[in-house]
Amino acid sequence: MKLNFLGLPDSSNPRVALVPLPFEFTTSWLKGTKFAPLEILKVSPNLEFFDEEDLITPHEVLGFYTEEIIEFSTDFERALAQVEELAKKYAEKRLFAIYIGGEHTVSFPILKVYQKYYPCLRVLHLDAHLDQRDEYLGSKLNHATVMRRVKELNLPVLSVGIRSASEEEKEILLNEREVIIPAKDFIKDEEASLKKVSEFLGEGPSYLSLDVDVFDPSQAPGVGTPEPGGLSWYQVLEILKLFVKANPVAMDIVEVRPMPALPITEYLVARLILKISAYLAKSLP
Ligand SMILES: [Mn+2]
Repeated sequence: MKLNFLGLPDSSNPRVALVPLPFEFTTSWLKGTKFAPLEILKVSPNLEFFDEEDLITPHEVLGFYTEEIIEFSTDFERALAQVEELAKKYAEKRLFAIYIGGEHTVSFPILKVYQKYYPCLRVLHLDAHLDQRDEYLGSKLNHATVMRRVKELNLPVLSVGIRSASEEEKEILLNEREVIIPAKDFIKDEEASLKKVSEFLGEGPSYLSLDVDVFDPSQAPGVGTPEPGGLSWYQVLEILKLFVKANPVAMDIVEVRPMPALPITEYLVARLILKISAYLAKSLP
């Protein structure tokens, strides 16, 4: 099935690819993340295509290509391989890809692929949760362990917006404070936090893994685990601006759980995709 972002035909010379990943195997509480890519694409034609901040129309400058909505195998390993195949396709093209989950687990197969193309990749991780358990419900790879698996690839990770952790992650909270910016620290001193993000990213290349529960649930209630006390829309936009400056190669947006009666989270994500496109469009040579 294919549904295009903004309801527009695919560009013949796209600079941004949207890759829907309706991947859901390990969600533990509120289920439904596999419906997110479809619902996000469905609300997108309702956006204003013009960006009021940068005064440009991103699709005219960049051109979008939307990949068709893949049907995943019911076999977990096979589905991971399908994610890898798609990531390889876009990493090879050197096209900025926005992977739309699905659950957070997809970041691991994507990053495994991107690391081969960009060995010095830096991973900016926006999330309410550390996602660094070693094991969860008997499995090594799932939404609660994914960033630990990513770190085992020897990729540097900076986690921003953290406000929930398991006891198992206590040592990480204590020993790895330089690569964690808790939500309350970010909100207390935004300037210092943004500086830390910018220093971490350096000149890139950079990858952004955006778990939508980094937002405060008052702005993005449609997520699998809505944690109170999150970042605001404008705070996340400031982070996106820094990411775009650090040779961005791809990103994922994960963990949206659509609420059909209240589609504000899906709309927020569609808007976020257009926002980051506007920032990319402005920074293109
Ligand atoms: Mn999370």
